[in-house]
Amino acid sequence: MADDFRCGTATIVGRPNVGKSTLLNRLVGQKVSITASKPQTTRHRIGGVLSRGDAQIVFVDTPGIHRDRRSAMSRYLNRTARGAVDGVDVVIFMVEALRWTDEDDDVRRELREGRKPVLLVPNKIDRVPGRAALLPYLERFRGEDEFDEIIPISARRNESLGALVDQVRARLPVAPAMFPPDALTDRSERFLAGELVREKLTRKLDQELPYRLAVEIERFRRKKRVLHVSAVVWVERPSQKGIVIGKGGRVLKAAGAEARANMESLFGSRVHLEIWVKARAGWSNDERVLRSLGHDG
Ligand SMILES: Nc1nc2c(ncn2[C@@H]2O[C@H](COP(=O)(O)OP(=O)(O)OP(=O)(O)O)[C@@H](O)[C@H]2O)c(=O)[nH]1
Ligand SMILES: [Mg+2]
Repeated sequence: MADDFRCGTATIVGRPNVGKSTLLNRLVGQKVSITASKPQTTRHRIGGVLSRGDAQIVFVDTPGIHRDRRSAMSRYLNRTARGAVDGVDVVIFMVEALRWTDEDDDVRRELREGRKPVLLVPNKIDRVPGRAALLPYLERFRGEDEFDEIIPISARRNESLGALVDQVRARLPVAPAMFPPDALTDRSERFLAGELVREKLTRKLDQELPYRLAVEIERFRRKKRVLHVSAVVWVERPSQKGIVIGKGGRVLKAAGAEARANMESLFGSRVHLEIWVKARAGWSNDERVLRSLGHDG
């Protein structure tokens, strides 16, 4: 092991949908955090572990920080994201290249109050027509010292991620690794299984429904090399059950098949997956329920 081996934590924050979870997965090399084209996909703090010869970095994915504070869900997401900045070594502040919104301003203001190193990371540069188009956008940050570095990347195309990792590493303490070198995440397989089911449904369902469902893993047991997983999809009203199940069970069947395939590759074993859909009025407006659904166990 190198003499100056470093180990520490970097939290990824930003408004919803900028690509935080996509970045985490790219850095770790596996899908440990779910992603979707809709905002507010991530609900819980998820650590992904990157191990290399000279460092081990725990990157922490967080829910998108946003302005809507009316629902218990929104408040829970914002609180989870803000709490994940405490006690870390570096903050990765992700925005979308060429865009700057009021919600980006909110995050920027909050980070200014902390004393952590902040790396500003404009993502999705694959959408920018040529590097020159990025220059006027970056110009606005010139001469300001609130950002330690500005590193434009494309998480999807794996562009400049090495440079980002180097910049994070440079700000970590010399310390031994916290996780075994083959660890991918600080979350349990059981938690990841529930998230994978939620990802497939989030991607298949329209409008409000993804925000009205939660997944609970009731059984997670290995028997003779097969992993048996039973999941309950909670919705709020009986009428939503039919939509989640789909005509002739089509939606649920497809979501289940995709989730199972992801689980088999992530857990490295055969998986038998059962999914039930149940209604429980008002679960998404109950912070206690939200918290309990985000905990491993
Ligand atoms: N073109 C492009 N799209 C990207 C890139 N990174 C992420 N995306 C897309 O942006 C969308 C949102 O990605 P996520 O990773 O789920 O975003 P997030 O910031 O985690 O979102 P929340 O969890 O809702 O806060 C998805 O459709 C991604 O495929 C990128 O580098 N380029
Ligand atoms: Mg996310």
